[in-house]
Amino acid sequence: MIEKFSDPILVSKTYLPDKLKFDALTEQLWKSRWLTNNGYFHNEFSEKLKQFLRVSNLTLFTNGTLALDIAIKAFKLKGEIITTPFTFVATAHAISLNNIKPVFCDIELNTFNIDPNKIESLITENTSAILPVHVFGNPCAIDQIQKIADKYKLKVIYDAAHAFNVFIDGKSIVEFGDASMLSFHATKVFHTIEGGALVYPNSKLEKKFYLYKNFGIENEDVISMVGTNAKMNEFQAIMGLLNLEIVEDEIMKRKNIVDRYKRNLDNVAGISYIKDIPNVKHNWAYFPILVEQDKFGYFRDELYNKLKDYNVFARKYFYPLCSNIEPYRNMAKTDLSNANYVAQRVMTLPLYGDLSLSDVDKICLIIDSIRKK
Ligand code: T4K
Repeated sequence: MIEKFSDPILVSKTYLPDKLKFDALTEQLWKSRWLTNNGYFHNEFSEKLKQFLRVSNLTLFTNGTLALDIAIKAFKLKGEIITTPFTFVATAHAISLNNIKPVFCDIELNTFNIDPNKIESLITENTSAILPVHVFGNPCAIDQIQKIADKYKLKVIYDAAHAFNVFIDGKSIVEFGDASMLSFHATKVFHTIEGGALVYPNSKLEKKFYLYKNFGIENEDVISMVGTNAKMNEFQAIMGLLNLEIVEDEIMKRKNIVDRYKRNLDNVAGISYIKDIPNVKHNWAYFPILVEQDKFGYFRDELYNKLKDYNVFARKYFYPLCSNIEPYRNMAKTDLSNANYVAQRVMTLPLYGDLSLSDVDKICLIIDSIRKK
């Protein structure tokens, strides 16, 4: 008989920097009274983040969704954008809110990312871009995707919300495509409370992105275009600066936790997970598993509910699929059988640096005890 956890174990738990350090930096805001609009800390954070990620061009935003929205606007995309249905709704919504039709493409079973072999058949004369997601921080098939984009002259914007500090063959994953969006939401492996960034190879985009996030204001006299308000404020930037100092420690803790999950779950029939990719430096942002009812004895939802009885609150990232939710349900459907397969079986287990290895062991014991033997 395994006892339930006395306190709820949630899928994620935000880490925070040393409070005294945060107080010391925010104290300066009480003196300067400069809280937003390209402040001192915003600019310092932007520079430090570029160095950390080893990228040349980066613009900060108030959140990842608005960053993606602005990338879509800045590239003047229209018509249709090919994307994955296996993602957080923000991806599809950012497309749709720009009056563009998201065309959902099926995913690969080994990465849960958009299947590059299924993209070409979805391209029409209305297609303006491909918007893949590095789901759970696992890199998409970047070379294949770029080849297709070059052939049909399409833009590639990556939703890299999960892919902070992921490198492939030593190169940051956010250096591919025409732009990549990072999310710094409180639940992410790196966070600024809310926040986001665009990383892009073409330095000329910097001014455009700046104008889009600042009402199109060039200076007091010149407002050269229509823009919105998507600026990162000084509290967010301070949080970012301090979290940059501790994020690598957080990532290493997560790696140990994921290793422990894998060691414990390797022999539990009916539970599988995505394998690490050898040339990739991972960030262990999430730990998704698939639950196969024929071997485990229960469906994913049954395990999900039984875990709650033990005070373990996993999440069904990403269920329902974007293609099955109300706003997109009636769109012409392509074959999304892999995406549907994964969405019916996937469950993301609790993962955050403060999660103790003994708690991981207990979660795994609970899962094994639930399995029908
Ligand atoms: N593209 C992708 C692929 C994304 O995953 C996301 C965001 C975006 C785009 C959009 O980026 P942003 O505009 O958000 O920057 C959460 C996050 O709110 C969302 O940012 C994230 N993806 C998504 C995958 O997860 P929910 O609705 O699941 O969050 P919530 O409030 O249920 O929190 C989950 C757990 O996290 C809680 O059980 C406890 C913990 N938590 C939560 C909050 C808010 C904390 O420990 N501290 C907190 O402050 O969406």
